[in-house]
Amino acid sequence: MANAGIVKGDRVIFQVKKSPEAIFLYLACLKLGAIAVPLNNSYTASELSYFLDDIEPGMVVCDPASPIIKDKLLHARDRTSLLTLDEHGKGSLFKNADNFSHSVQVADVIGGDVACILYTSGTTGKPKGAMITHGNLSSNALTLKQCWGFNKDDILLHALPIFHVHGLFVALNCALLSGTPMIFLAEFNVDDIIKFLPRATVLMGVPTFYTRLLSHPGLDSSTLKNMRLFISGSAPLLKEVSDDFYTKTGHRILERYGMTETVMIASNPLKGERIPGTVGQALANIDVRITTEDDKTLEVGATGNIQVSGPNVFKGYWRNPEKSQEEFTKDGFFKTGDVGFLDNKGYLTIVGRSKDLIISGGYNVYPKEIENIMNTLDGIHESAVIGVPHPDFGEGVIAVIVKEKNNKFDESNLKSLLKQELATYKVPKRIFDISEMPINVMGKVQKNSLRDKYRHVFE
Ligand code: MLC
Ligand code: AMP
Repeated sequence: MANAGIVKGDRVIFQVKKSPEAIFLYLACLKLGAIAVPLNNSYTASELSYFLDDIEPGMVVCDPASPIIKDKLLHARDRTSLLTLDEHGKGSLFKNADNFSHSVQVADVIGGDVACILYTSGTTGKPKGAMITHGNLSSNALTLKQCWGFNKDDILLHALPIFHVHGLFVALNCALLSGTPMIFLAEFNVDDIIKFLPRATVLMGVPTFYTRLLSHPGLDSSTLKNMRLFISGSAPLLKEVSDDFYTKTGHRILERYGMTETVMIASNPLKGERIPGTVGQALANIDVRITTEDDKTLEVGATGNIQVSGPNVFKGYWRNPEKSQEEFTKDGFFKTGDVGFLDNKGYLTIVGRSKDLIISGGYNVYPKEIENIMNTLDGIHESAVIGVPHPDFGEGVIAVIVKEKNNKFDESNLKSLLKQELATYKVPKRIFDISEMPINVMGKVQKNSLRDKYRHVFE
């Protein structure tokens, strides 16, 4: 990368499959002080075009099958180097590496310098790049290593994608900092997890990992003989899943809470009481408070907005100072958009979200982004996207539409159209056609009433 002229502050986009070489790429960015921008492998050409425009990368590394190459998305950006990396670690990125100097100087970075930008969508439907600093990463990794007792005798079973906080900053950084070997799986597949669990000591996953494991006949004591810790996060872990897992395995899953903008915020303890339904206590040096809409701190037990401050909190949104300012209080707390309460031991319970967000299998889906696209499609007058209970993904995305007069409704055709624009996990699993949207006195669609109506769709 240094040989390609990448210097401190340059952005390096990567949209690559999971491989050890992808980790080397991430680490090379950190070493050079370049800003790593990992992107979800399932993004479509139109999603990717937005990120390329917004980030103006100095380098793009992608899988040979990425739309960046197939659809020539970099055509007009002749100053950006384009390199490839496939799932076997092959491609132009490492092709001539032997001819290059191996002694690259570590860049002079300070804690406040941006290490990575991760995109999160938003209530407006436009993704925002969260600027995560070297200080955010190092403070969080050090805290988590300590909190979860990571050490070099552990073996981490890594089956998460490495383009999000969970797989990249929580799982990978913890392992790297602790010298912990990993069984590094290309993706989550429940049979592979069962196969490799006997060799592992720690598994990290989203709740879907645990519901799938619970229904696997191979989950028994011989599979778990070396396991010391199961960690869950990114989405709510149902108390009944936690209890069933405990009954079946004797392990109480450790649930923790975080988000892209804050990395990890709170965790149940390694030693001490893990309370299902809560996400535990604030991590060391992190302040969590519950507030009213006008940012006044509420007393223990009262439900309100969850706000966070500490060395884990990001620097702001890339090229979006207004949005950054909006999301912070006057005294510097970040507004998470989650709603919850603290108990008298400091355990946090999340009861909902003030943001219109669906979390499906650990992936965030912002209804507005899908509605914006659906509303432009021929024949659709109005649309509303909601999340309803889903046995595998926790929440499943569905859409409700009102079609234009005399138009025919074809659910599978609509889904195919959406697949061209949106990553597959965002595409509604079901689309329903109704004659009129339920609206309130302010003229706003009553999503609660739709959620009630369709809550049994996936049963
Ligand atoms: C895949 N699909 C999904 C989906 N994952 N649909 C909705 N939600 C999801 N999460 C689509 C597939 O494209 C496919 O569509 C169909 O659903 C069936 O897919 P599958 O084979 O059952 O899914 P699978 O490939 O097994 O993936 C499921 C999964 C994966 C749970 C393993 O989604 C996953 O790895 N999730 C983890 C996400 C994550 O890392 N989140 C952390 C964000 S960081 P079709 O149309 O092809 O049939 C964060 C902060 C924090 O939140 O606190 O950690
Ligand atoms: P993301 O923007 O992808 O980083 O997702 C962050 C969001 O995931 C948070 O704001 C929460 O709403 C949710 N989240 C993460 N961990 C948990 C958890 N353990 N329980 C409930 N929600 C969670």
